Amino acid sequence: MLSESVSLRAHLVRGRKSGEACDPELIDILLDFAAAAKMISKEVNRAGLGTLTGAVGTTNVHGEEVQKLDIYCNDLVVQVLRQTGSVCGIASEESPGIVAPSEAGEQSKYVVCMDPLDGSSNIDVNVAIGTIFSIYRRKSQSGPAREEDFLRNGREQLAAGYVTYSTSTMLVYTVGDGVSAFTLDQSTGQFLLSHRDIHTPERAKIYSCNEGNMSKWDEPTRRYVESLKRVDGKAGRPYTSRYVGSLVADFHRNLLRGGIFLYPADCSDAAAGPRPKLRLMYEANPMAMLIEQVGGAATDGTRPILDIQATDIHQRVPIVIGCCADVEEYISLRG
Ligand code: AFP
Repeated sequence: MLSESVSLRAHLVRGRKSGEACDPELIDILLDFAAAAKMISKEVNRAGLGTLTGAVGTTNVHGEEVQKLDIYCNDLVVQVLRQTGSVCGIASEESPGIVAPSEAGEQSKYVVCMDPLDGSSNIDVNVAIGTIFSIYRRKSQSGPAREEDFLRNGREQLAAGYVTYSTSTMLVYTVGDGVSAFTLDQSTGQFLLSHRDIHTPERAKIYSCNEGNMSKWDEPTRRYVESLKRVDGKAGRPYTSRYVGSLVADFHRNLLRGGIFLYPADCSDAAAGPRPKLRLMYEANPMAMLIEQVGGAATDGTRPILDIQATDIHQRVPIVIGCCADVEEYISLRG
């Protein structure tokens, strides 16, 4: 932890260099997420007392049960982004189509993709959850964003980040020149710089996956995870298993401590083909941009996540992400 008190706003403004990534309008979007995160953090902290726990009784575009806090967070972030007019369109886990901007937003150069509340199955049991976001420059000239503004590859992201609501609330972001983290000081309501220029280890002894699904994975992935548990001395095995079930929480731990996170496709139905779970645009891509910035890697098993050309805003991908040496070993084991 750093002792100096540098606010997120001051850091963003101070770090402004020439070039698009530091455009003041881009900074405004990051500050919008910070503003929304403060409000979400308040609600999350009193979730057990309030009326925002439990399911709504409907499912989202992915067929998953929607929680009241999912809706609250989605509506809140959308409202903030529309009010400030900082984006010309939003792709959200909670909305089947592109969310239209406010009139002011139609002139914005940017679109965002987001998972407003990641790990929603953990809300009611007081386990860490988060908000994930990714920002692109629009391709179209003006008016509300169109599909072509979103369907890109992850290397075109200008900024990406997440907020984790846990023992503390922390905002982690990159604009393509490193990764820093800001912890919310609840007494002043400011995000203060707590981790500057994060680097992830080259290799670590932590793996994170939902091992209950192992029988559904392809054979190389099963073999890889089994290999992590063997005592063979090479690479310091066996590895420690850590799995929260909120991507933000698992990713954040691995970002700071090192580790490898896997969410492989479900290959149990040969006729249906591999069925991945995590979403490319607002889960895999932002995390892949962050991990590459800290010296790690992210793959779908055959190619870097950031090289995948999106064809659908709700597209799903298998993902293996974390320390470079671990991810490379996974790739080479697939042959
Ligand atoms: P939500 O955004 O719908 O809450 O998704 C959570 C998630 O996609 C990701 O955060 C976790 O890593 C993963 O699901 C956990 O999935 P399992 O419960 O299948 O392990």
